[in-house]
Amino acid sequence: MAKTLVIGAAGQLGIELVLALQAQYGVDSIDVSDIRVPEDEGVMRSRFLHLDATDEGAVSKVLEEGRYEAVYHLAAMLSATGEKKPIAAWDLNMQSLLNVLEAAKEGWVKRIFWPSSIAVFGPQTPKKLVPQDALLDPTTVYGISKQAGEFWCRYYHEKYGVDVRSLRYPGLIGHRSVPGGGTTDYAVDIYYKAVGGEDYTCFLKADQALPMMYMDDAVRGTLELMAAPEERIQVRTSYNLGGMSFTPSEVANSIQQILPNFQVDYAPDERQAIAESWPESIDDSQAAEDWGWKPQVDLSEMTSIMLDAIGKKAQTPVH
Ligand code: AKB
Repeated sequence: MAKTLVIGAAGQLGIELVLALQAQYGVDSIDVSDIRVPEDEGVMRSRFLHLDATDEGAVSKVLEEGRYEAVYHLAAMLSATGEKKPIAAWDLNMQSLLNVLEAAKEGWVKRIFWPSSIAVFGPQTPKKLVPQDALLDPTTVYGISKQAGEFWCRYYHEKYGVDVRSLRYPGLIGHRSVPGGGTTDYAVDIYYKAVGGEDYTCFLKADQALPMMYMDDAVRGTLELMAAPEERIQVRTSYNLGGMSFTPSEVANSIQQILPNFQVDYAPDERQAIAESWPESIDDSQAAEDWGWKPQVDLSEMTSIMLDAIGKKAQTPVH
């Protein structure tokens, strides 16, 4: 049976991707791994392997034994936490990627997915509709690790024929899992506060526009990229991926359409400087052309899905 491994299955994206892969291929076709046990019961229906992705020997053992059709390597430290622990962020983000690429070079993995981010862009990059081949100018350790990782991916593809594919994700927003340590996390936190009947203090300025995406779009885009025929994949660093672009005050307004008493105030912290270095919107026409990418969910639809789903979760008794 062709099997898939998700590394970093306990994280925000990991949980969602595992559930989508299980739905598509069956729980027995997926192995999930992380350094901590995923809390999601659905994820844990698949076989769990405890794996420290920075441990070269452990990664090569798991991948040699598993002979996976696809590996989704998601383990990473995000932008805000990475600024607090720069060397640890670099070590985790780079070493784990190199471990997986080395295993693929040995022929133990057919196809790899590795996420990059809008954090590869920086102050010299155009702010609006950043083109695919824009100057990469990261200001955070997370962004530097994603930039370097993109070129490692291309190197392993060109030099060793490794089929590694990547997307530059915007901020991802979903209700099944919470993010940790990112600059775009406010756009998830705000919905939880709104549903909880609390006010929200936003750590970014009211008018700070950033590229964002609803999680189901991100998961669908990832699976579409991985299913695309090899000859369609022209970009071997990482594809720009656009969804929507909004500011904190726009998301607050969209929530107030449904919950008119919801209040937001603004107390920008060190994450504001990170957000300011990133672009506002993304030109993803290359992804559209090469493998048919098209986002589906806009801000108002996302707001109604988020409020509804978090509201239902809040009513579910924890057992
Ligand atoms: C972060 O805020 O660090 C991430 C990202 C944009 O990659 N969500």
